Amino acid sequence: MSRIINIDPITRIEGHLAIRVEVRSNLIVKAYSSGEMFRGFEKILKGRDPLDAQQITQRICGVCPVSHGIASIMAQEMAYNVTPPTNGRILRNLILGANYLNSHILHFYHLSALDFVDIAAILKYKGNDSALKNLKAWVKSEVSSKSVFPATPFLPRYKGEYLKDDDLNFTAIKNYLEALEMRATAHRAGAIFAGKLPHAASLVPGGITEKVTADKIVSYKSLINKIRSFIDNCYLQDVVEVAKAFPDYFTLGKGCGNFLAYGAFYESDSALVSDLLFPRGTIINGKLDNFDPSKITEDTEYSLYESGSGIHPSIGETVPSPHKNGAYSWIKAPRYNGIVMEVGPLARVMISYLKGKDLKLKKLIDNLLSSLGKKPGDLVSVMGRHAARAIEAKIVADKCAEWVDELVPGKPSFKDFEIPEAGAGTGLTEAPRGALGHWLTIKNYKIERYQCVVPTTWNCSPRDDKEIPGPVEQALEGAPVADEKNPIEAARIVRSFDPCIACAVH
Ligand code: NFE
Ligand code: MG
Repeated sequence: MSRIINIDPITRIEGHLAIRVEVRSNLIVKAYSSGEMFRGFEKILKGRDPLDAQQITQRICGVCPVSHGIASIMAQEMAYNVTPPTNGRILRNLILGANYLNSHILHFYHLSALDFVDIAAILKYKGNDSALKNLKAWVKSEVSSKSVFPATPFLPRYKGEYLKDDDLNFTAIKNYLEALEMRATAHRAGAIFAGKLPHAASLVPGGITEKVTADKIVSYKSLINKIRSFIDNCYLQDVVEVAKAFPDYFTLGKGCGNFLAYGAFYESDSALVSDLLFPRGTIINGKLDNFDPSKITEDTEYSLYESGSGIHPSIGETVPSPHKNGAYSWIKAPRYNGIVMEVGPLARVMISYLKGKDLKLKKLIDNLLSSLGKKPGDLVSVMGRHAARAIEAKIVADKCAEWVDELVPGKPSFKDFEIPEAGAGTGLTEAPRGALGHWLTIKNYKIERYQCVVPTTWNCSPRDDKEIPGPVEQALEGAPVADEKNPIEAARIVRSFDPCIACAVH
């Protein structure tokens, strides 16, 4: 007999996601991922001045606003026929890079690590570190209080196996606290050129409004160097320790096994996709191939929108249908050539690795795999997603420290443009969580149509019109649930994708 387990909401992610799984003999046989709210940004944008788009779409999310801003200005740049000058291009990399660092550190330490690290071990701490002593005192007083949710966000948590080595737990908990400071540091670095963060003021079509000066270069570099040292000395090592302690998670949560990346971080002004730090491409059935934007479509059979099958986002519509029969999610179902695709750090790292373009990335991956006794194929897993994110954080942080030296003080960072009466454009980039696209049509100088297809829309999509489950749903199917009251395996699998439902339902 099978039983239904509802995890609603999944905590420690961004936004409102419900996961429903059908379990038989302690194995998940079916999984359903539901985005639980409608937001309507695509409708809000209709009829507005196109220049509002990069500001409004950034409000889709407080975690990856920079990517939405960049997708939006890229779509506009295609419509206005303008490209940023060298400083503008580099500044975008520096702002986006800082956002990646904030987001990846947030995901590992503050959202996912508590699935593995034993936070309760802090009660056994006897050392002299003042941050850990303070935390111990706070957790102790919370646990003995009458509060309904004592020691939130650490407790309550699912019962299960956590890291057993107390010293490793203490180190990870200390780094959890340090990671809060690192996220603020990443925001400070990005804000030097973004005007402010999380929602950047300086992102405009044609470049960046912030001017380049020598003191800004020095400030940015010194902040990025602090984060680089945290990644080298803490983040990468904590991921390796967790990976060593939970080797089963190199076999769990494989998912669809197909990967898609639009590519991001232009390293030259030519706007050639061959000059992207993270290359553009697909992996389908293990085979690397080029990416063709015309193959992106969205299905809505199981989504709470008026039906449409295989619609390209350039002609897409968003018409909510909250009582639609059989539909179970506010997330649409994006597909590539009709195929389910995973996006995100793992997709970028796999495509980069197979393309063999970035030798440093290849070396980092090979070293990590050999230290764990794993093969490249093992990366397609829960632990592989965490490892890919950490390695990517290192690559991006090191690159930011190089790119900032390529800025030329006094040179322009912005090129002027005119908005045409009518036009269209597509902005394709990579948000921290994966491939992000904005499609824009302008008529009478106003936005006629605006469609976003967002990383978590790909990863947390419901079934498509052919009833094929989305990537997270596929990753859950076949996974064990040892204790139905504590489905920690399912939570670990879902969190490895770093879902953001605020983005997914936009
Ligand atoms: Ni709200 Fe986002 C990222 C985008 S995910 S976090 O990264 O775009 O869907
Ligand atoms: Mg959309």
